Amino acid sequence: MTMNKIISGIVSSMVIFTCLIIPSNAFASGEQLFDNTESFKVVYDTNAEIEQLQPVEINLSEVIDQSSSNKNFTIEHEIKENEHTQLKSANTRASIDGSVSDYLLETGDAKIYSITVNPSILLQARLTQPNNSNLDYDLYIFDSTGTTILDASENYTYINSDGTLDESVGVINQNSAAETYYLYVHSAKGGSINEAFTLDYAISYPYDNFEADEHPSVAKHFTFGIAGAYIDSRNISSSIDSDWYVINVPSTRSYDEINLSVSTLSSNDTKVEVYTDLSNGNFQMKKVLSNAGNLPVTTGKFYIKVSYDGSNFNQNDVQNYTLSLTPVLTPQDIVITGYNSEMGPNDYPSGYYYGRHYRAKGFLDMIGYVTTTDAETGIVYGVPYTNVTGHYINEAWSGSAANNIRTGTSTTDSTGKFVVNVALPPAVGSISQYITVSTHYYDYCGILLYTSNNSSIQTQDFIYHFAYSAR
Ligand SMILES: [Ca+2]
Ligand SMILES: [Ca+2]
Ligand SMILES: [Ca+2]
Repeated sequence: MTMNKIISGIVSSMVIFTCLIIPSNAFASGEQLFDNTESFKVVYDTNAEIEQLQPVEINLSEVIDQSSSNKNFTIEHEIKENEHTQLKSANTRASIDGSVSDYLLETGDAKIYSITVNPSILLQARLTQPNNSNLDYDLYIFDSTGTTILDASENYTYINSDGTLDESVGVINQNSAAETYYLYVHSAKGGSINEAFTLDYAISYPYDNFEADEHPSVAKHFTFGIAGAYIDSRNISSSIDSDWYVINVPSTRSYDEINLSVSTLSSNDTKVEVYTDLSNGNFQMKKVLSNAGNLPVTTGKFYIKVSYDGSNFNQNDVQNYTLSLTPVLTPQDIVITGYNSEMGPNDYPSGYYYGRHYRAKGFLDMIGYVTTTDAETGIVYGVPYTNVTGHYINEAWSGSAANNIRTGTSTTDSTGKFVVNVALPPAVGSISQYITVSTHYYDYCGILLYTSNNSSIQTQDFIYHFAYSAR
């Protein structure tokens, strides 16, 4: 779209015990009253294949490159301001910036500023138009002949809480000699005699390898899978440096939020913002996230901007930032992988009436994972930082309600694993069974686990609760 505008003129915790059916007469009969092996997702395997989310470093080699346009354009009114600035040498770590302010009076009006830049130096400029939805100003960089546009920022106006997205441009002097560039502030729509625009500019060295990328139409593709991704090879090299990324949120996904974070060891703090393009290609940018945190997403494109967050930029402290993007996975399933108690984690006695189940005493750790399955790869991932509620239910205590249930909660760790701990009441010893050399007294108890804010994601199991044995 470059040049288009300039030419044309922009649970309740007591869930569903009914589904946890403990046979009321299941005592000492010696019969297998039911078979639960099919219906329960019990793994009993500490090596269950649940993948830990492992963010990958993204590769920016697949960038889109549409940074310059070679359409000719003749500057009509050349208004030179006293804004000549030079960096003496590209070997010197330096940043010089400044600001001018002026007015555009009507559609088509323009102001031009010239600036001379030494070889290898990055020139950036940022236009802040008046906070007025009836105006649409744009910003261009012309080469020294005044006929070739080297970079163009032509966002359509959309007034966010802090105004419309700025127009920002940048160019690196790739020549061996100093070059004069022209910053061209143009009104695609409207003008004002009393509301001024502000044009900030900066020349800097060094800068990262992916400059210049100052506006969303040259955003670089940030690709990610369900495990997330990060980039740590770029920096904010001037007070007005903007680094842009675009992500595509697929329609088949197991998340509805993405967590975004940016960090740096530099004293120059960085911030991350996210925009969507309301105009589907004309870059009418609505801000949907103003700082790091969770971004609710729908299918489509989101534009991420990383920039300086401060007012006293220190050019001597330019360091890389890390931009991380992590899908907040929607839990789909919950699985039990094992237990622990005073009996240890491996106590699965043989010969008990209801087959192979864990046998507990004293306390009970209910151990497992909250999981989701990548719709594309079929890989099962643990879901981090999800609250889980677990119940121990002993119907042998039905005449003594205080002891018939124990409830615990836990939060999954970074791998999606949870350990829900409860202190057990005494066992009743409602079942007695002679095994080998002694009589065992125990209860047969239900286990119910579910994600705390969505009890429909649940699993059930049964355990033995050991009372004592006697010869
Ligand atoms: Ca604009
Ligand atoms: Ca940068
Ligand atoms: Ca940049």
